[in-house]
Amino acid sequence: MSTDLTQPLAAFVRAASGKTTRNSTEMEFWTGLSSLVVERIADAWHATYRAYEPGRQAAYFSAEFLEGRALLNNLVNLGMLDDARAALEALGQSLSDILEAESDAALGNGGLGRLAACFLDSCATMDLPVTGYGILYRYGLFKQTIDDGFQNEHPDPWMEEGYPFVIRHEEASKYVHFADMHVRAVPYDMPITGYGTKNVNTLRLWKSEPIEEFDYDAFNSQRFTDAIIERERVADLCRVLYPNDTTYEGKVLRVRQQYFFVSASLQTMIDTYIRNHGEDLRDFGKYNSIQLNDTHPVLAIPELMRLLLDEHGMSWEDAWKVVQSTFAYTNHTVLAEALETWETSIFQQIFPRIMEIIAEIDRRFRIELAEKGCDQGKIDYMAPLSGGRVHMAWIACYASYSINGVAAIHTDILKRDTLHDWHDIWPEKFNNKTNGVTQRRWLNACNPGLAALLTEKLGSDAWVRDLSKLLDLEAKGDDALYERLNEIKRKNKVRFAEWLEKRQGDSIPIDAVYDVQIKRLHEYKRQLLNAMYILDLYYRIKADPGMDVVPRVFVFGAKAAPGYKRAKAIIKFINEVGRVVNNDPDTKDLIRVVFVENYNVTPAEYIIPAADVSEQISMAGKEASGTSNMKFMMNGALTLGTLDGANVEIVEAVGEDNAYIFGAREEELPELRRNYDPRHHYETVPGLKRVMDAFVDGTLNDGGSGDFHDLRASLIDGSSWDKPDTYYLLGDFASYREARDRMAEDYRDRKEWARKCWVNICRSGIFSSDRTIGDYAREVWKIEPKSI
Ligand code: GLS
Repeated sequence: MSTDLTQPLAAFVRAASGKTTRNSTEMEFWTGLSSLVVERIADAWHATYRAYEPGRQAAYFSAEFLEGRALLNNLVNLGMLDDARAALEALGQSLSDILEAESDAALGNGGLGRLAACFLDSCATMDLPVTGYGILYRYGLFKQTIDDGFQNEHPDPWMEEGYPFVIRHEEASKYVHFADMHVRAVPYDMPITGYGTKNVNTLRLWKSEPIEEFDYDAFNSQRFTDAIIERERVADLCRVLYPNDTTYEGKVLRVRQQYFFVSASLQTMIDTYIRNHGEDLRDFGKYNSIQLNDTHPVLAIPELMRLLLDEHGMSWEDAWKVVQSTFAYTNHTVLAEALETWETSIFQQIFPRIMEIIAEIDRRFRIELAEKGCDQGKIDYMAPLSGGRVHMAWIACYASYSINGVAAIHTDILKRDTLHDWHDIWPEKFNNKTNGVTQRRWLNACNPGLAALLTEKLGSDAWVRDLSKLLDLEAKGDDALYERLNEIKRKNKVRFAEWLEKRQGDSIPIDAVYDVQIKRLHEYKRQLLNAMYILDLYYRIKADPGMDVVPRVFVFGAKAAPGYKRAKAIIKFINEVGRVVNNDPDTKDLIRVVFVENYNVTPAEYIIPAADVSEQISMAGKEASGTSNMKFMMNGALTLGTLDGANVEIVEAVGEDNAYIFGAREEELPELRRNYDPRHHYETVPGLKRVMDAFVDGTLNDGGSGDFHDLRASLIDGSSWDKPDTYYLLGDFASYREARDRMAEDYRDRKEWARKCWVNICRSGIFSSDRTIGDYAREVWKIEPKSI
């Protein structure tokens, strides 16, 4: 049933612009339409909140929620898309232009933050009582420009022009105290709509403000600047998202952010409990489960102890029981540099009471382990406090009733290696929850062509709420369908190419294999290996100009942490390979390299539907799960990957014939690395020497930085503190080259290729975040759906 939204939309646009609609900008239209959406869901949102309140609920604590754009997603979920399009047209605007006016809410670094956003989408769609809690950063992840091949970073003031999808709730403010500063935490609630349901869930993002707007005493006594400075110090707290993915920095401001948002969130949850169940908080864990998204929110453990002990007069024993029945911990990486530990002096300085509580947790932990017969060495290693540092992951493992990894192989590595000692003592806490992604955003909204085909073949859009429905479609694959699949892919390539040209001026051919690696830049993800292959292919074409190559477009998108020098060198390296390949008349019609600037959620929504090849080439054992691998699979791209993270389960699902697997396996690597001599590979593996020499022979230009020399040295020579080629690029090169060449050859048989894509699409159901969330809800949170 259609509703005419023209008048209400015009009213909201005029309210946003203070002008006639004819004179309003696209941004003002975006604001008006977004406000209209919020108005339409307001009653249901409130009703959902009320419906969840008395029962058992889960809270998802996360320092990151990488939401991306909100408007299209909400319009689709609410079934308002056609009405909105019609209303905009009646007012002389096009929906796609208005949608393009929105900036991404990039309140996350990469996979971990985007996972949190997918999870909230699934919880809302499944009517599950789950609330997200995080931080309203004023600046999201930096904006990236590529200048002369180098990455530069710029601030991202994403809500400076106003953002209707967060609502300030002054009345629900909380106070958070540090030894040297007191702040007010003001919640900004974002509605999380689901598909095909009335329920509207909540993401609560906290903003820090001064307790009083101005210190008027200081103001009146001519200390105006002091008053302003104090104000800024408080605002600093939420100013910026730390731009590191899988590494942490021991910055005082970061630990303040963490404490700030968990304290405010816990106070809210305790208030809700008391309102519904009275002052006796011993049953808090019966009504609440808190999922800790990595170690970033682990301060919630001592903070809940503090609140229960100091503010609510509970005994240590009772409080600890509450804590142990409330928290569940997800680990997202095995990289050592990500395990957060903080100097005890920092804790002592900014929250001495929390430090005292951690010391008491540590004391009791040591007694408990001694009673279990553990030796002193083991106890010292596992204790919350050791070596003058607070070990956040150890606190999480001790206090939580559930500990999970994010893919089967990752959970196995946790049990065997990273958290081996905890697994020895508390095996029952461990479980696996393989990640998933929401098909609402990552298929239905971003790939309308494929979505329409699936709906047509299934006879309904039931797959949007239950992706396992696609299994029924596999048998419907025939020549006619494969042809349509190829047509849809081609249209998506045109759409991506046009977007790219408009955005950054690069033009790319349409009829080519689109081979894509989009993810944070990290050595373990091996974007450098990808670029080395391209350079090798370049030389092979140069050596044999008649070579029959399948045309290919190599797409990269990646941000490097601003302080990660080698990652930034790799970005420059990719762009240099691109410069050489794209400008050589012998190769430019056959192979092309594009680096998509400022990679984010929105670019991914254009790139993924257009992709043929999904590069998932991390060194085995390093990528905890990966989630773009699942998005590509859903959109009919084939995986070229190592047996790492969720790739393992993807191959299991589609069969080895429908994916391209290469490289050393995780269990082989220790042995392979024992006698590893990268120089031997450099000298003997076909093509490798030519590629490695191009790093330094003047073919590629690192702008005089010496970076490429360092990159090459890191692969062949290592350094006094580092063995060469930590991530085994040279070791896997031959196998990667073979698989990738074979894949390109296979692309020639377009029908057979499409058949493989179809198998991937139809079997992607288990990688829906609905499946993941169903598992968390049943096995960890023990919550039931509650529809309004
Ligand atoms: C990450 C992992 O690196 C990814 O493999 C994983 O898919 C993601 C979500 O579980 O978490 N860990 C991390 O610190 N950043 C990530 O993206």
